[in-house]
Amino acid sequence: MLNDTICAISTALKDGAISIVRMSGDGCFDIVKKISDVKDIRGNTIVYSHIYDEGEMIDEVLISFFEKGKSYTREDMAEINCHGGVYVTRLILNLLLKNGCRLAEPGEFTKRAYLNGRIDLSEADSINDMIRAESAIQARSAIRGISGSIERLITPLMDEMRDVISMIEVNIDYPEYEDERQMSNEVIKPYVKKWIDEAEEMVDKAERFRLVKDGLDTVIIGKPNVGKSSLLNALLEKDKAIVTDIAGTTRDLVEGKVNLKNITLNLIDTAGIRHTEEKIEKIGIEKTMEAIEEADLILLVVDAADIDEEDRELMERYKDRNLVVVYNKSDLKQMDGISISALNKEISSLTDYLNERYQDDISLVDEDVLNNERQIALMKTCLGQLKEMYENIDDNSLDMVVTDLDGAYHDLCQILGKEYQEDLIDHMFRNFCLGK
Ligand SMILES: Nc1nc2c(ncn2[C@@H]2O[C@H](COP(=O)(O)OP(=O)(O)OP(=O)(O)O)[C@@H](O)[C@H]2O)c(=O)[nH]1
Ligand SMILES: [Mg+2]
Repeated sequence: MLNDTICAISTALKDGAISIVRMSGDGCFDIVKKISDVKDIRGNTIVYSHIYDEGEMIDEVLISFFEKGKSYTREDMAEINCHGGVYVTRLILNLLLKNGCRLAEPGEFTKRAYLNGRIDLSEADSINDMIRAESAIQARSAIRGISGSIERLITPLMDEMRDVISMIEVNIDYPEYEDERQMSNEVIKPYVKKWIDEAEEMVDKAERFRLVKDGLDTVIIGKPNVGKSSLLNALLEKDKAIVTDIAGTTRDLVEGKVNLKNITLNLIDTAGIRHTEEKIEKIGIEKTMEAIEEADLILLVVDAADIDEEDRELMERYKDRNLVVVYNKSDLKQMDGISISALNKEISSLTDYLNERYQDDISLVDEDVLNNERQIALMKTCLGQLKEMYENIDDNSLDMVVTDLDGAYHDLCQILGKEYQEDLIDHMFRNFCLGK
């Protein structure tokens, strides 16, 4: 229901100087009049007042009023800044509920902003990303999204697609109009090729950027005793994992997170890979294999002073993955390539290499890039449809071509939420916090 008046506590519910209780909907000004001294309400004002429950004063507050069309939700809105105690904030919320408000669902204010056309769905994504941002780059990317970067990015592609679709439709519907441009498959093909290239570039950039923005899931692997746990500890600058000279020390996965200059690594130290019948170690190695499957980056550690066939086998096995071979124990033997001494905390050749390698990707923060999973998934679906139709285009009628193109176009519409799909929308806003 869009016409009821909703309310929620918009600030974190803990002791603080002030809390904000927020309302949106047609009834909110009348409800404020019932519970405060304010009798005459004008938009875009902040008013000093008191809140009363059945004649008893319960708090001294400031209330901001926003008129329809000029508010976050585009509805009439009021925000009560009350004292920040948990008790009084709840008291005011309950008073609003008693006087005709309904408790908002998580994300419902933003959902209304979307449904009322103030923001598109990609901007709503970014608002959620901003609330959850934990780093400067995540926040910078979110503010770009809030200010419409995704619309800027995909609108030229959508416009061109729509033009071609409508020209084909004219051809199909009015074959007698020979003045119109004739859209044969031969004419359409170069367009589709161009769109595939553009969509591919968008997906590629988005995925590269996602990794630097959200961190790379990085596994440290290698044979036993090569110094994997020592490397984890050196990167984390603390003794998180147990290090001994006994092969097979690490059995469980040990996790940690490190922020380098240009990237964040979500690290997992693993059990050394070798053939073993020992029960616990065997389970550990199975876990290692699962972690490798899911990793974005593999750091394969070898003991520089003792490289053998098993190390070379691991290098070969993972050569098509995002693999970095790290030569450890440089104090015993120096190697060309990334040569470190985890024991002595001399790991700058690895960290410098990684920072350098992701330098270009980090600068994508200044470009318009798809910036979350939902958007990337839709662009991939669009890309898949375009590729499939491109492969079969010579065998297909114009009718079939336009149907496929329509499908691809609708995926793009969904990135911006230009097509309303109730289940998708409900699912998306449920991930928001209450009061946003
Ligand atoms: N000389 C030298 N020794 C190292 C270096 N790094 C680690 N070691 C030693 O190598 C041994 C094994 O180190 P760990 O870090 O436990 O090796 P690991 O790969 O985690 O071993 P597992 O957990 O058993 O698979 C320990 O005695 C470390 O002190 C290094 O850079 N130089
Ligand atoms: Mg270990």
